[in-house]
Amino acid sequence: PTRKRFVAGNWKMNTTLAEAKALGAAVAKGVPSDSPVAVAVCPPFPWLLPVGEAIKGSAVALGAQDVHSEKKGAFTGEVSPAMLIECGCKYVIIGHSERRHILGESDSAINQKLHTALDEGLHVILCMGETLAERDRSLQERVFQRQVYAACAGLTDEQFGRLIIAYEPVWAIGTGKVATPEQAQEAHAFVRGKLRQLYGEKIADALPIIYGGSVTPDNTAGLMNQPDVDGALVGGASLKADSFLAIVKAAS
Ligand code: G2H
Repeated sequence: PTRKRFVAGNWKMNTTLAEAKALGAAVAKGVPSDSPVAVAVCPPFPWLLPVGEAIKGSAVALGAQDVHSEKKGAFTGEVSPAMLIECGCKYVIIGHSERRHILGESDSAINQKLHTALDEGLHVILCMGETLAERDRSLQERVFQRQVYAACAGLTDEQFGRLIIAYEPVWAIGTGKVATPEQAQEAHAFVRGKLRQLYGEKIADALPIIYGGSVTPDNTAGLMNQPDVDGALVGGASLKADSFLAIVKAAS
């Protein structure tokens, strides 16, 4: 199967407006128009328009870090998929572990968000992964199974074509403790196997599964050498253009 590599920068709640614009511009400049890797940056909501402006005309796409599960209405503080699209977003991250664990997002809430975002035309980066306590008790496969099953319930084949899964072991996020290439491969292969079992060969083979959790320029190539690792979701190392571009290059 030929899956295009994908590298996305998740800026989380970082950057000033000036830093965000400069970072977007530097990333846009550094990614060649014929890049074999699809690249996206995901700034905080208020920086979407200015960063969109900074990357305009480049090979870099815009993504948001979250979205609401309803199309519109009385949901104070929330942002709809249509708003993200109007801001120029192609992608949205859904179910990041920080939202699952700090903000209490459930599997069923994540499934609703996926449906609304995909119905409205976005591409979704769905995050999943086990905690340290779960890995210590060898529960990770049970966790992936539950997360895949719950998040993807009811999606159409066309919608699967706009889905990317990010495997992010919670113990590797922002901790500097990256999963080994073998650990990542094992998890990705399990998730792909579940997708195959639930939704068939075609969907499972085409769906990119990217790795997230303390990705750096130094550990990218080892991860990307694994057959089921199709790219990276980068947090800390995406906040400097040099390191993010080095990761994009190492993934090429
Ligand atoms: C995991 C990752 C980006 P970091 O959250 O989603 O962050 O690379 O800082 O571990």
